[in-house]
This record gives sequence, structure tokens and C-alpha cells, in this order.
Amino acid sequence: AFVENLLKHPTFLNNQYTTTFIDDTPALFEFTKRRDRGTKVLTYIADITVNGHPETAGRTTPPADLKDPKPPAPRGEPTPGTRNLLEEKGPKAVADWMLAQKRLLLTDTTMRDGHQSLLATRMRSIDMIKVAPAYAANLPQLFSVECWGGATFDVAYRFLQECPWQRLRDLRAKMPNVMTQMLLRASNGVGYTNYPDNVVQEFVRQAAVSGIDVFRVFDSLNWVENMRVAMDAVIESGKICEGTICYTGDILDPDRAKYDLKYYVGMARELQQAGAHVLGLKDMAGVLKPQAARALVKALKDELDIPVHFHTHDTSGIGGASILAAAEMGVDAADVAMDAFSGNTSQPTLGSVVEALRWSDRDTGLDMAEIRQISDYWENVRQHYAAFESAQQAPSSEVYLHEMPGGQFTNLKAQARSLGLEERWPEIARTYADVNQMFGDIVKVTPSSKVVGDMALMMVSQGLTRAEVEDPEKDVAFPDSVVDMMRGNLGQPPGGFPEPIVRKVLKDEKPNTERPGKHLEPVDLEATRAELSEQLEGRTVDDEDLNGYLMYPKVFLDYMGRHRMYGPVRTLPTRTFFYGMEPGEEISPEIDPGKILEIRLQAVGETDENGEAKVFFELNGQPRIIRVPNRK
Ligand code: BTN
Ligand code: 3PY
Ligand code: ZN
Repeated sequence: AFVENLLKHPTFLNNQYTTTFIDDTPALFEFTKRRDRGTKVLTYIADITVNGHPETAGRTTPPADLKDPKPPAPRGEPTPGTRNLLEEKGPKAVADWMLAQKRLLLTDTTMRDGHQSLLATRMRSIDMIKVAPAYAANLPQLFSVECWGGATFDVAYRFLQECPWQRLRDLRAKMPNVMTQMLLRASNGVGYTNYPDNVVQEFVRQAAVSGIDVFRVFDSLNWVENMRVAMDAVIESGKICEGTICYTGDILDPDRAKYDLKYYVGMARELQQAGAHVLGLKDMAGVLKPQAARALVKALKDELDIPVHFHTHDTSGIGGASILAAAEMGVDAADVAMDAFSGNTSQPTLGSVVEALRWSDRDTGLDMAEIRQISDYWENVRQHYAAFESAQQAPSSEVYLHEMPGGQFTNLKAQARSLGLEERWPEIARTYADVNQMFGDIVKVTPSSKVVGDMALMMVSQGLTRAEVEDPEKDVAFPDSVVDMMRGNLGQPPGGFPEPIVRKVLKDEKPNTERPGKHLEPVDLEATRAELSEQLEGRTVDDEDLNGYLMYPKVFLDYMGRHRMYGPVRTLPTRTFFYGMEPGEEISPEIDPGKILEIRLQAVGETDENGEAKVFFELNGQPRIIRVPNRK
């Protein structure tokens, strides 16, 4: 590194050096990564300032006078919470403790499902990490903070240019007393396809080491057989295994008899038998109505020895009522989100549930003044993400027709818009319901919901009806995801897929009806590490990077490529990350603990004949000029 610095130094290059040059030039010894990373971050800011961020182009901008979010001050040192109990006594003790509570326990989903459902998963780590000390000190009575997994993993690498593992480690460090929680798609990991067993096992092991305490494990077809590998890995890690039922249909509707009370109680028993410490009841679309919630929770509480943790979405506007009904029947814990990240396709509102239960025997014991302060912080945060707001501004009773999960609903609408099908949304919603019936009435949640969505969009854009698709005489080109699911690559729904549709999609090919992981060769982890290291020009590959690559090879490599160019951009304020800087503006990102860069944008210069714009900065008081291509 010293030689590299020497060879690049202008004095050296101009042959002007004397014998004291080396001793007089301390910069030659600055071969720490710091200076280099400063330049990388400036390059990113310059690029965004000149060209804009591709993800926010043409979208609504945040208010011009919007300030950086300021978290409430932590009140003293964090007092012991659920995490301390887990560390000291283990997962079974936490489950017993849950059963012994009179109050309703609450999980705050703001940092995962909240922004996944309302802002296309775009919340950046810095906005979470900044408020984590306030959660630890001011809301230690929370059951858990859901902050990882689901779609957040790949979106972090893909769109936010940050490492999801680092997010987890940082949150864990700043919130040592409250349990962290993640959503795991069983054998589909945090991806959209079935991974080999040892990839799933390795991922769970690493997530536990990096900081996850509660693993909510579900299967997108409710196939318990396909959940065991992930559940066993969680149990082995010593963390909490929340084996989860995905709720679909309506237990009170005699026409949806496939998913009746008996079905759910049976599945719950299987999950308890499989070693779940807690039963998750996941209503990903928000279709569990209050009366049905009452019946279902009562049955589950009567039948099970383990606590029940209820997750719903407020898409229809009635989610809060379902939580209260579940609470009345003794549900142990429920998911809610802070005001600004609640309602509509997200979870019901935390503070409102707290108030609704105050003075009742399920009083949560949470402090409204503390909640309001943290909630105010989130309100400011949300405004920074105006570019990612969906058009969905009101509750939607249409959800009972299509049963789309909270995260998919707005996403599919946006997809429909980009295909020019916006006006035909009601038809898409109906077709989605038709496809569900055609596939045999399946659970729709990532990844099975994506398959149903792909099929519905294809049918509407090509003007195909269900009858035409099912007609053995008519040639239909099915989306790849549909072929893949009919082959059995996501596993089997209860009762299997209907034979006629399987035959229509696969023709003479025979589907695999066994567990997909049974037929996938284990990955040679060390060989993969070596191969990845080679692709990264000899860089050491730690376990977190290896796991990122195993889940999403291309997404991870693209992230690493951009990281080499732009450095630790995760440390930039959100406004700077998406919009660059204004002349005269100053920011102070902390690129390492205690290492702060003082960055001032002086001016943006002209673009020269090579199409390069000069951007003038001061970095820690020193003038710096960065050239970036002007692509506008
Ligand atoms: C992506 O959309 O690929 C991730 C966002 C990072 C892209 C960087 S931002 C600066 C530069 N300008 C672009 O148009 N792309 C890169
Ligand atoms: C996910 O898998 O990301 C979900 O949120 C499913 O509800
Ligand atoms: Zn959800």
C-alpha cells in the first residue's frame, strides 16, 4: 500500500521529490482504507447529485424543508427485557413466561413488515439503527422487534447498497435487551426458491450468530414437511422457533371448507409436535375477521400447550378488531406497527391497541408517552421515502376477494400500472382469485403468491379466461414460475395440486411430489467460499458474505461491485443517499464507529467535452474535486 501511495503521489510522479520527501509526506503512510473510502463516498454523492438516483427518478420528492430524523433520547441504561430471559434461561423459558403473562405482548413490526408493506421495503438501516437505543431504553416491555428477513434481505443488497447482516449486528448491539425477530420462508430461506437443506441450515446458524432471537418460520403452501429443516436448525441454534400457520380462506364460510377450523388446529398440533416453542398465526393478507379470530384463537388455546403469536394486516381496515378479538380469547402476543408505519396493507397501530386494552385485563403495560416519541421519529422517517409511497391511501375490502398478502397488493398494482393495465385492476383482482381456485385453493404468500400473481397478470394481459386456460385443447404458454410450482419445486399444498391443471402445465412430464430439498444436492460450502473469493479478486469471504451469496449469487456480486466503487454509502443520511447534496450543504456521516467525515458540497461545475462533470467538495476541511460522468 505504501508503494502504491508513493507511485501515485503527484510530487513523486513529477519527479520533484527530494530525499526528505518520504519523511515529510505523512499522506504516503495513509494506506488505511479511510482516505480511500472517503473518496468512494464522495464519488457516490457526486454521481447522485449530478445524475439523480435511478430509483427515485420521476417520483414524488420529500418536502424541501424536511429535517433529518431525530430519535428520542434513551432514558438511562436499558433494563432487562425478553432477550435477557432468552439468554439466561433459553427458548422454553420464554414460552412459559409468555403463557404466564396476563397482558397482551406486542411485537413492533415497523422495521420489517411495516416498511415492506407500505414503502416497498426501502427503509435504510441508518434510520432503524438511530432509534434502536430509544427502543432498548424506553420500550423494554416489548415482546420483540421484527427487523429482519422477508423481503428486507435482498432489497438491502439490491436497492439500498447495504449489507443486511451489518444491519442486524448494528441493531442487536444497540438494542441488547429486547428480542429481535425475523421472517423466514422455511426452505425458501429469504428467497423465492427452495434451497438445498445445508444452505437453509447454514443461513439459520448465521442469522442466530449475527443476532436473531425469534425465527418465524412459515411455508408458502403450509406444508409442515417442508418446514422441518428450518425449524430443526432454529431449535439447534438455541433461539426461539415460532412454527407458523398461514391463514387463508374463512373458517366461518362453509364454501371454503378446505381451510376449516379442524385444518388449522391439525396443522398447529403438527407444528407443536415438530418442536415449535411458539405457534405463529400468520394472516398475511389480513382476512382473518374478528368473529373467525375469536373461534380460531379459542380452539388453538384449548388444544395447544405453547403460546400463540398473532400476525395480521390492516388492509381491510378491520385488523385492529381482529387483534382485540384474539386478545379476548387469550392470544399471547400480537404484531403491531408504530403509527406512521401502520394501517392499510401494514399492521394495525401499536398505540391504538395499547389504548384499546388499557384498564382491561389484557392491558399491555406500555407507556404511551414513550410510544408517541418514537412514533414521531418514524413519522419524519417516512417522509424521506415519499418516492416509494404506493397509490393505496385507503382501506380495501377487496382483499376478501383476492386474498393478496400485504406486501404483494401494492406491488402488483404498481406492476399492473407499468404494464398499462391500471384501469383493469378489478379484473386482475378477480383473475387472481380465479387462479387461486384453478390451482386448488392454495395459501398465497411469498413465494406462492408471486406465482398466482404472475399467472393472473399473464391472463389479463393476454385476455385469457380460466376456462380457456383449463381447456385441454387450447395451447397456453405458462409463466416459468407456474411451471416450476407445478413441478413440485415449492412443495405440495394440502391435497396436492389438481391433476388437470398439473397435466395441462407439465404435459407428459411427471411432477415431484416429495419434499424438494430431498432431491437437491448439498452445496460444498468451502468450495463455494473459495470460488466466491476468486470472483472478488482474492478478498477474504466471511460467513455472512458466503450466506448472502448462497441466497442471491448475482444480487450479492452486483452489490460487491458497487461497494468497491462507492464504499460505505449506508452511512449517508437518507436524503443524501437518494437525492445527493445542495451547494453549501454539509453532512457528517460516521463511516466507522467514532470516525466522522465532514463533507461539504461547494459547487457543481460544468460538464466538459468528455461528458464529465466536476463536483467540488470540502472533505474534513480539504478541497476535493470529483469527476463523474454526466448521464443526463
Ligand atoms: C441500482 O439501482 O442498481 C442500485 C442503486 C445504485 C446505482 C448507482 S447510484 C450511482 C450510480 N448512478 C446510477 O445510475 N447507478 C449507479
Ligand atoms: C414475506 O415473505 O416477505 C412476507 O411478508 C410474507 O407475508
Ligand atoms: Zn405480514
